[in-house]
Amino acid sequence: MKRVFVTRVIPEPGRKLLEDAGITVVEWKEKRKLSKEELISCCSQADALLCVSSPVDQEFLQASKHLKVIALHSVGYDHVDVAAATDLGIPIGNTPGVLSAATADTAFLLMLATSRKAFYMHKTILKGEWGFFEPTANLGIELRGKTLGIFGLGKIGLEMAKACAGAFGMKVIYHNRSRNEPAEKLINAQWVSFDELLAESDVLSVHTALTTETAGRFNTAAFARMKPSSIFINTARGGIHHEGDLQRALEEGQIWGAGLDVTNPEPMMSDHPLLNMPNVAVLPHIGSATVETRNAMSILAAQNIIAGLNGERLPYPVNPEVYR
Ligand code: 8YV
Repeated sequence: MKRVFVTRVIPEPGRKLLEDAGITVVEWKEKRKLSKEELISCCSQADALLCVSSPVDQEFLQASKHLKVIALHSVGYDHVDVAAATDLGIPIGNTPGVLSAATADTAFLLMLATSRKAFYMHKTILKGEWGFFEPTANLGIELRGKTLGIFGLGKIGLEMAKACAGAFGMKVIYHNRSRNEPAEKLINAQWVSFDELLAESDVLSVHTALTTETAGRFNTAAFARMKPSSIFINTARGGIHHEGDLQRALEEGQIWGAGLDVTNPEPMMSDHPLLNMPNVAVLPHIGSATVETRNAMSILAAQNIIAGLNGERLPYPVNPEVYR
């Protein structure tokens, strides 16, 4: 029987699909990250790896060249050395599409929560500070008719843009390396340069992958070019913004607020100054965390494993060049 090692407990539908295909599923059940040595050792007896979050680097791949397939339980693959896997002939699969709506919902939630200081206001109640009413206190800003700037208009960015246009009539501008013409037609989105995106966005929401090109892109120089009334949202990867620069930009009023589902590093320290700022909302990387989405992700990951173990092309390959 073929065997897949799974680095965390995954939702039942994915596990069942694997078991129904006659694959032995071995899950890492401890609530701590595996070390690289443990991952190599656990994979030594496996034919495939279903990977939730563990780094898949060159050293691991070299030690695990026998693997027929590696399926990620994520759409992002910045934790994977894809080129090294391709060199070794190992197909890598991810879970595109199924988490777009849930992740965009999280961006929308953070936008609204930030604009009304909701997380901070909740904390004032817990601290017994809900007292004297002041017409000039606790004021947020409205979103109707404002401009949404999307950095990385792909599937997730498009869902966020549709929600913002539908709910608040927001105008949508975006910056991508190349234009997304179907999205332009669908929601009347307008391509702008990176500088224009910074200068014109009232809400700037990040939906791009973490790459060498996007790492640290939102730094002091970028925040300084944004509107003092603007809100920065990141539900993609913490490495795309510079956290110290973000904190300073908020303290100095270069931007108005920030909503983060991703931080750098993760988890964020519980005493991080950003957590006590009124105009900041932080969530612990729950973008795709709905029952429906996580079930769907587990199914796509299982489909990638099954295809890979059958010697077939993965339905959702990250490195299709491996088949050349
Ligand atoms: C995952 C994500 O929950 O898919 C991604 O890229 O960031 C999240 O959906 C996370 O990567 C853990 O697998």
